[in-house]
Amino acid sequence: MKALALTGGVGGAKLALGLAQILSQTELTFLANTGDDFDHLGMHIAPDLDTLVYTLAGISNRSAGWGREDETWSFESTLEQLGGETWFKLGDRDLAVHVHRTYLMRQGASLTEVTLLIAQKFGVAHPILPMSDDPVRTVVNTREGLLSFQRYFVEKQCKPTVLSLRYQGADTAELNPELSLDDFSCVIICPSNPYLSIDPMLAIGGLRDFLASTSIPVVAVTPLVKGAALKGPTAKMMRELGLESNAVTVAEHYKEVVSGFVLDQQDEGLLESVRSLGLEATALQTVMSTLDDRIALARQVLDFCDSI
Ligand code: FO1
Repeated sequence: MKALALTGGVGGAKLALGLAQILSQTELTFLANTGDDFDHLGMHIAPDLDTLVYTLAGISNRSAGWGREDETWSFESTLEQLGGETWFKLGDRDLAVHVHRTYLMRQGASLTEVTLLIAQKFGVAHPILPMSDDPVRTVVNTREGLLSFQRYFVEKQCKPTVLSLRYQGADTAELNPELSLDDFSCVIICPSNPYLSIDPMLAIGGLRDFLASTSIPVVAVTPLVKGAALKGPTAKMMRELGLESNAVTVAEHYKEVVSGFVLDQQDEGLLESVRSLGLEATALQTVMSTLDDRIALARQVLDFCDSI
């Protein structure tokens, strides 16, 4: 078994943790979204990479879903005093990661090298690969104009109406060269926002084509339950994009690149609709409140992969 898990931030990282409890570091590789990355206060911030590292290391802030647990905010409070930008909160422990990543990258290290080193220092053995070492940035076109992802998501709190999304740089970015797609026996798309966290990856040459043509099982797990996202703007964004915010719409969105789709058990009434798209489908408990939930879903998703 060698699984490749595509993941973004909070929602995807929950399943990532479940998978990491079941599969060893030689059986499971993560491909992580970097479309949320941005340069802030002179540092390279990589939220989905850090969320994944912190979650797998067991040191993430579980209530916020991002940043560190047992965090302190001396940097932020002094930055406030100085009149600096404090809309994007950087805790003191988290800050060290951004400073060190930026320092190493300025010394010539790639984002991949830095991510693997940081993960290792936090005791994370599973390989975490940024989708690309080239810059790809999610840009949100809204009624208020073009917004970088973090300005939309954090500063504007997802309030502006979304008209369209762009993944700047994806057309020229190279898929992570450390990723040898032929190594894998299955691919899992974790329950992250399809448009903000997974599409940036699928926009990078080679990945979409590989997934669309491979004979290995490719399974996506729904980020929506009863038409609502558990966290984040997925449902609101879908409505603004003129899409019906339900799991079938997500299955349709993925149908060219997946062979199976996992609905939540509360949406088992949608199984036939998903199957009519030509996909294998199953309904599981996708709401993960505890570590056991994460492990149980991971195991059932892997079994589903084996069955298709
Ligand atoms: N999300 C917020 O809503 N507010 C913040 O102040 C914030 C700070 C932050 C710092 C580091 C980091 O890795 C993530 C952070 N996030 C924050 C989450 C960030 O916006 C992510 O992109 C989301 O988790 C979506 O993936």
